[in-house]
Amino acid sequence: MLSASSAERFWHLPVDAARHGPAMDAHLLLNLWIALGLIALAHLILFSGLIFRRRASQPVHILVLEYLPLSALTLLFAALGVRSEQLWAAQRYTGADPAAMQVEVTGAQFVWTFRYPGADAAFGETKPMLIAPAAGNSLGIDFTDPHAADDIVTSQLVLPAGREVDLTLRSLDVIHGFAVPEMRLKQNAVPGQTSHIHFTPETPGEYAILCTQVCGTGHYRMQAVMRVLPADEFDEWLRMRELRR
Ligand SMILES: [Cu+2]
Repeated sequence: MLSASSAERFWHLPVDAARHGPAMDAHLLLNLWIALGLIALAHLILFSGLIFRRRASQPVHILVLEYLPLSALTLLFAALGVRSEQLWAAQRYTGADPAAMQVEVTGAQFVWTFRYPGADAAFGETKPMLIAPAAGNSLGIDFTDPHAADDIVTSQLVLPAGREVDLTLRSLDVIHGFAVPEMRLKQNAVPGQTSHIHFTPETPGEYAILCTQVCGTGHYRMQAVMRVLPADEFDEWLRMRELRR
């Protein structure tokens, strides 16, 4: 079996920049190898049937011909499905570490906006009637809420490498798909509800955040940048943002 990095090159996968990535890639490759093996086996059976024809007086028992292969395939696909579910649930349903960094991600036609809770580690309240992009409040933050005073709103998602991040996804209008291929992340932002997804970025660099739901005429340009910085550079960036606020 290929190692993770040579597998990336061989299968043209994007680089793995998050901690959970290699396990997902290994599972994807396992699926592909199994599919390849089954295709080869199916053709082998097909051609052997053509070459070694049996007479009608010696029928193969239905148990051997149908029920055994069918049960084996059912077990195989159930096992693969359960493993996929575990990998996905680890990001989505198993709660993030309480010490994970909190960032809110809001999708709106056709921009992503990011919010950090600031020193008090709590987001200020938002209200739909306060949304006023022209006045610089595209998220509708209620500034009478004391928690809102130190919130930081950005157009780039800047994260420290090696620390777990818990993203809270929201949408202001239609369903948007938050996706970062290098982080092996994909989760819908659905209006009227908040969704969580957590992960640990490992490799510093710049990665494209895409929208994977056709959310309107400007869908093609709904992109943002995720910038992963070494921990000390991130602290400096956050300090500068706090000063600028
Ligand atoms: Cu979108």
